[in-house]
Amino acid sequence: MGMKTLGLDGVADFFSSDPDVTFFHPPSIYDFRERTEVIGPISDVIPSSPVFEMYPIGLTSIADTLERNGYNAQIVNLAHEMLVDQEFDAEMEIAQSEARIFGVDLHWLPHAHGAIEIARLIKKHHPNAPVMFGGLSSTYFHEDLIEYPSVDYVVRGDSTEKPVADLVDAIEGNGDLADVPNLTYQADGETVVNPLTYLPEALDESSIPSYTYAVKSVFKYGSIRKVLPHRGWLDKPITMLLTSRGCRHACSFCGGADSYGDVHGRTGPAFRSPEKLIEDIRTIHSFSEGPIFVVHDLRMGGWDYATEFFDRLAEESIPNEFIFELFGPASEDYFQMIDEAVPKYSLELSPESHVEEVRKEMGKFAVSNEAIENTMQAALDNGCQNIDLFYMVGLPEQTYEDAVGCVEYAEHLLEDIDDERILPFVAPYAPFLDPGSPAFENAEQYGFSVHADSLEDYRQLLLEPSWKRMLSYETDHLSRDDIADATYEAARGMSKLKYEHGLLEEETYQTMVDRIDTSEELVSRVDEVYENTPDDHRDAALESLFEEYSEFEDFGENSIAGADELWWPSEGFRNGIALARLGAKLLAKDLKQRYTTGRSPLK
Ligand code: B12
Repeated sequence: MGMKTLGLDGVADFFSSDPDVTFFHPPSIYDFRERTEVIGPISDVIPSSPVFEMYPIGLTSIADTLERNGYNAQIVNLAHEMLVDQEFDAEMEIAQSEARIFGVDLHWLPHAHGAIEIARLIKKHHPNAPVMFGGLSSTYFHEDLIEYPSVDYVVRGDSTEKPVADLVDAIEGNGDLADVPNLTYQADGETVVNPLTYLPEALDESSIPSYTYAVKSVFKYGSIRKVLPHRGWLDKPITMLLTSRGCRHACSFCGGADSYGDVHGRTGPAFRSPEKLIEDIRTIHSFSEGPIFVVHDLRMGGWDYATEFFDRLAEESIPNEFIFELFGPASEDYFQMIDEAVPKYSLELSPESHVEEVRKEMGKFAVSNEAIENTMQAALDNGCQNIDLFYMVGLPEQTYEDAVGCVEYAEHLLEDIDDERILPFVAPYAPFLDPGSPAFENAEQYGFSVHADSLEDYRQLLLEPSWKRMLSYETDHLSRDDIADATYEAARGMSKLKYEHGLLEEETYQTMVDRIDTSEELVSRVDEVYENTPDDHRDAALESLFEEYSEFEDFGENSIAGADELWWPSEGFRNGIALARLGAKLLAKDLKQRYTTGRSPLK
């Protein structure tokens, strides 16, 4: 591509915020607004709704890298738009897009239905526009994906900032597809799989995630809704720090760890330096006083890595609350270090099971309950405001009694350790067993049976009318029915326990019990329809069944966790002025960068 000098039209080009590349984030199920489903508790312990409207944080760094290379790259969170605006026309948004190249994320497998439907619509309205896919699940299923007529490229791996920029250059005739790392595509009807060679050893090359891109894009592309991470974010602006891509732990049910090695070619985590993490925190604080979630246990980078992070953070006096994860027991001195570095902090602890044997089988918190309890006590004695404790139903070697037994154990914790700052939750491992996880790859060995194989199988599972029927797995001890029954029984018990210990308001508790009852009833009535209705009458029968429950809006979410239970009160979003000031500064910086590089967008 000849370097096009940036005369006046360059400036006009620059200010016309027409995207060259647009990344669409799909809902898990494309037409979720027209469908009648009870997908209830599958997302109750994360900020998103059951249509999983949160996009991969890496889209911000991919878009930022493209913008630094002179392209206009926009993120459009279609799932969020469709969720918050019943009238929002996703097809119209796609049809009216000015972009010439499109990206769709299939990072989380539960997006398998929406992602392909969005790609189809892109091809319908932009038949000559190339469509690229990417994300952890795209990488796992790249050979399935490339067979879909609406998919032209799959950029594989857990890091694709540079490969995507190389791909866009190549599409623009400034490079050869054969030289684009991590790329899967088709040539002469043959699938070509370029080697997965782009695998950065550290995450300091670009801003990962890029909050500066997100803020700038609000002004550049004139919409804050399109780039919001999930519903309600403006009221509850939680942000995250990504300390690493990859993981040192090999929990049997997690598509993290081993799959990074086997699927993404990553033998060890790539870390973002404490220095860069502090820069991210400064950027976040410039527009938000909301909580900052630090993804992964900082000690995965080693004690020195964690110490350097906290030493640097202590210099910053950032008022935001920090939320830290622990992947194993920790001692007093670790919490003392945290307590000295931040004004307030909370912990996310996911032992997943209170049964030591189950944890050993899982390869997570394979220590005694005493060790975990000592860790919690040490944290609470050193300034920890709150410990969210997560248990899960659907684990290897977990019996029904094990699954529901977490309530009784949680009662012991509230009575013997602390009943104000420990908040226990129990949720189903749903909807899918993570592809690439040890249990998925060695199902028999781990006592799992997986009911889906191809990407298309998962797309069909997502169209099942209840979350139970959507489950892609069963275990030797827990059938789908058991997983659903144990989830409802444990969730009912856990809510009652929290209510009795004053951790839940009367109204929230009552709402949760009503929703658990209705959700459970609806799930079993869906089964009755399948048992008693001939196939050709089923859809009509389901339609009228859901009619009966029309007041049961929102797919039955917030049944196992109250709407506000997993929220950290804060001053939240600083204010529009702070955002506008930051946005203007970033746009000016972008203009200067474009003028100096003389790079012009794709026109
Ligand atoms: C942090 C995290 C979250 C955060 C959100 C993070 C975010 N917004 O990105 C929260 C807690 C909200 C979350 C929620 C969920 N998560 Co999660 N999450 C993780 C975790 C711990 C780290 C992810 C990470 O390291 N990302 C960094 C890298 C890998 O991704 P990235 O930078 O965003 O994207 C890069 C590449 O993937 C690629 N890419 C991504 N998208 C695209 C798109 C295009 C077009 C291209 C070209 C490239 C591309 O390029 C990017 C940049 O280079 C992993 C476990 C692990 N260790 O990986 C689980 C994991 C990814 N989550 C998982 C699951 C199942 C979920 C949930 C569905 C769970 C549930 N039932 O609620 C929800 C879905 C939420 C939603 N989408 O609305 C599974 C996914 C398994 C699978 N293959 O489907 C994992 C592997 C493990 C697990 N069981 O938790 N998650």
